[in-house]
Amino acid sequence: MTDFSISEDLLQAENAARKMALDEDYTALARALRRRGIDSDELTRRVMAFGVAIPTWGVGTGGTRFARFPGPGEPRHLFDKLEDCATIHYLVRATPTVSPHFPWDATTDYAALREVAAQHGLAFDAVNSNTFQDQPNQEHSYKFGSLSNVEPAARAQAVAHNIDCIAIGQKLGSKALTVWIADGSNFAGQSNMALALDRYLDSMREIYAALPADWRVFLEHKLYEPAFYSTVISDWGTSFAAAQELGPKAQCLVDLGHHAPNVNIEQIVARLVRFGKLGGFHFNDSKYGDDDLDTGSVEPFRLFLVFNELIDAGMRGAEDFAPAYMLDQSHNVTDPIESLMQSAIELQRAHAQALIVDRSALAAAQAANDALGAHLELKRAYTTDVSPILAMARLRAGGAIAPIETYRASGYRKHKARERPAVARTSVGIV
Ligand code: LRH
Ligand code: MN
Repeated sequence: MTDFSISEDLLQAENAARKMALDEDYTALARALRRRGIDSDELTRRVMAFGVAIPTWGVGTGGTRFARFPGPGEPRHLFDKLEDCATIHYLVRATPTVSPHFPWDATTDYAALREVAAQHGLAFDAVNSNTFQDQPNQEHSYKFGSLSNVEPAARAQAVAHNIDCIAIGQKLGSKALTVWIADGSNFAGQSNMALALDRYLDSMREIYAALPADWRVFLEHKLYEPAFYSTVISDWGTSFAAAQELGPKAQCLVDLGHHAPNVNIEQIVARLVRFGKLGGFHFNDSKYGDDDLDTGSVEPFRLFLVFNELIDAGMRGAEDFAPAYMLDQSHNVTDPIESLMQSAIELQRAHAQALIVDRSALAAAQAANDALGAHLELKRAYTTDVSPILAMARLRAGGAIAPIETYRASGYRKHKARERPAVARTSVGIV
């Protein structure tokens, strides 16, 4: 018996039931946008071209250090994860790539993995290394750090792992390596913070030297956790300086949850763009710490402001500007597939809203120091409900007008619960 997948018939039936309402809403919005000099079909085409990568670690139920409550039909291995990623892309048509994490996604035949992904209509985005956990039979522990560990053998082990990830990524067709390290300290005095950064840079130079010519390495900063006094790559400034020092293939990755509350992340994005060092994003949302909540679920206006900087940079023809878009979330209380679909839609929404900002009116208001006028140009775009454009983009790309409703109508999760007998697993931590 082949594994269940959502049929074209069900998709067509679900769309047919919603098509007339969508056409009405789309036509009304198109008329309103035309009055603002915006071509809704062109906007829909731009939205159809938008893509974000799904993190393989995001399709399983996430958890915290306190507990993880796995749901029915959990993916048991990478191939189940790819099946769920394919289901997300089938319905929202905005997630054509997958970002894997090693060794969580380790397998024996990466060429076969690439082939299976291709059969699902998926490709691989940046690969993620993991030197923040010790693997069984690992020779040197990362308890006191990895790339910045005082032990040369532990650093060499971490460098070797990152170089292995590059080799795996090449087999998968990836073009980038994301390096996030948990290295830091919990007590003042525990670590010489200057020397720790030097050790990190020495290790990163070896990893940088192993990069193929057309690859990039993304340095991911994070303010704290799991280190709670100092973190080696704690902010965009350190990440930027390290990327500058390493060379043109090194850029900075902005995980939205890795900043202190109220930090102006959109300005960090503008700065990294200015210096050609914006490598990409891990999109999520947060209220307090690195909460890894669903994108756009807490601060949708901030997400819009980030995309406002990205669209402005694109229109300015910023150099070395090809940011990689990836989600990085932990789904502790929702069906991960539903959360990932809605998060991709919230990214499309922020992208579309940023595209309809009247940039000449905004520039004129800024030049005239018309503070409120300028702000209202952004608010006008942000308060435009572009949902019909997003739905039409999905429909024209062969997807679902209403992805979550269609997914629920399919009973996909119930089928997977039958196909995927629950596997006993330690049940703490994010995956
Ligand atoms: C660290 C992080 C990093 C991943 C991990 C799963 O908080 O954001 O990007 O490796 O989450
Ligand atoms: Mn991240």
